Amino acid sequence: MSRVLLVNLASLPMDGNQPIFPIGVRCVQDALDRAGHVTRLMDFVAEPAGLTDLEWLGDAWDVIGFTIRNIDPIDITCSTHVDEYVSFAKRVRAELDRRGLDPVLVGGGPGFSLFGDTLVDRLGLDVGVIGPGEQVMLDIATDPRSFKGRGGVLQGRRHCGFLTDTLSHPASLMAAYTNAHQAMIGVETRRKTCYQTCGYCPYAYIEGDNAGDLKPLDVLADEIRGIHRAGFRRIFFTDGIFNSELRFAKEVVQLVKDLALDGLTWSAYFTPKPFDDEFGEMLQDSGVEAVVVSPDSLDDTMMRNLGKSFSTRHVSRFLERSRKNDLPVKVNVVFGGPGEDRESVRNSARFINENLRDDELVMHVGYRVLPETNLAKQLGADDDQLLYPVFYPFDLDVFNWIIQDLDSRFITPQLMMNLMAGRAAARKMARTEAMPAVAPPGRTYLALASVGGGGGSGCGD
Ligand code: B12
Ligand code: SF4
Repeated sequence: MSRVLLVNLASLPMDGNQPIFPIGVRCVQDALDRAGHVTRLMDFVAEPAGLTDLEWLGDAWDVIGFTIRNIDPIDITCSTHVDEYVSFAKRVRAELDRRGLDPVLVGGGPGFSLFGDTLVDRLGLDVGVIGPGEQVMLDIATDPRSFKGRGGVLQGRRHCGFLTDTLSHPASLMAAYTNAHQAMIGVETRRKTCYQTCGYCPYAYIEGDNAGDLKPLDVLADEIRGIHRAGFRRIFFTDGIFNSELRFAKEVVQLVKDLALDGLTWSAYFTPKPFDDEFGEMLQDSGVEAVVVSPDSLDDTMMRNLGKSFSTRHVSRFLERSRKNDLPVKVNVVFGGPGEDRESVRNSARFINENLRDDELVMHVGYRVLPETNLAKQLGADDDQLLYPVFYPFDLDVFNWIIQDLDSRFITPQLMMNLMAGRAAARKMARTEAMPAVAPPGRTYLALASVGGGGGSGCGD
């Protein structure tokens, strides 16, 4: 039996951070608890006093695990959370040294997984875990000293408990988060990496060995009931793509309808294909808050460049079905991908103007390049170079083209602010070493380095 402290770094107060319920680290804690280890989760939303008084470190822990959910902040004016993680880890190290304690320090979480090796070094950890953390943390807790000073990262493995164990979160933690940010909580329905291969998306890498477990519906039902009892009314199914396996997605929607929990709404990332009439009809009156799809461009050539496995034809069919069933739709578009030019912006804008309602467009400019993606390979950038946001190089005229081409009903004050901030940030940016490899001659392309920005990566960014 080991004593394991888990620290939710995503709950640190940081510019551009809005802490959300820490389901990832709760999965890890649940697995450790069930195996008989003594655990504590330090979450600064639930226990803000822990930020100033590091007393909680003094409890003779064998292992301390740090979870990093996000590397990048939500808003465009901030650049990265990394510096704050580094400075917090230094405080922790100093406090442990002061007390003469030397537990095994472990890193994990989705943001961490993207930059595992780099973060193990920068945070001074003993070891990191990429992907699902339960099994490796159980290994570490079984024999902590054998992981001391190990360095580098370990690959997470399949966790069988996903199929049997109902996650029920501590009441105090739930209570702390039901008050925050409209209280939306994540729920996993599957452990199956997305089958698509979008050039900017790192999900397959960070989700690791998720061979395809579908959570049994009775286990899922118990989890959702518990969440509802605790006061949450909004859930987000965390799959990369909720309906990539349509049959199972239908079962989950039916489950939510059958549970008929008062006031419960839900959302998820969807794909326009597969999406049939029956699914469209089922979604109606299911409490779905937003059917979010991410074609990212609405120009077929660009969609191919981005690696999308569907075309504008499928988006049109999806919209027809959504209209028929009165579904609330959100369509994510990110301008500035590989090959974006005057013509492709015009085509996307035309599709948007002709097909979307005013509140249905979610728009960003610029693709944040993440490790292990095709975009990173194209830039020839290694992980260290990408830790602070680097955006795929694009023509700065994209900003003007968007304003020229989009109907004025989409050009809201908020959008203008975002575009202006993006353009101002872009002007400050220098050409990075890797840029000449992708910039056609005669055009000015810039990487938005060292600035946080709108561009998404992955359906679930
Ligand atoms: C669902 C999701 C969302 C939902 C979350 C809904 C909710 N209330 O939970 C929404 C849409 C709100 C969202 C928003 C954002 N997201 Co998001 N999101 C995801 C997604 C798809 C799944 C995350 C998830 O919950 N998985 C299920 C849980 C159970 O798994 P997990 O957290 O990974 O935990 C496992 C392991 O990581 C590990 N683990 C976790 N902690 C620890 C600790 C230790 C010690 C160890 C050893 C292991 C370990 O074990 C866990 C169990 O197996 C991921 C991408 C992905 N495929 O992972 C992006 C992702 C986490 N999001 C990301 C980003 C950037 C954001 C936003 C900042 C985007 C934006 N600009 O608005 C916001 C921030 C939200 C916030 N307030 O923090 C990035 C983070 C990396 C980065 N670039 O910084 C990711 C990785 C996507 C990407 N672009 O690559 N997101
Ligand atoms: S962006 Fe979405 S569809 Fe594309 S690979 Fe990532 S999760 Fe899959």
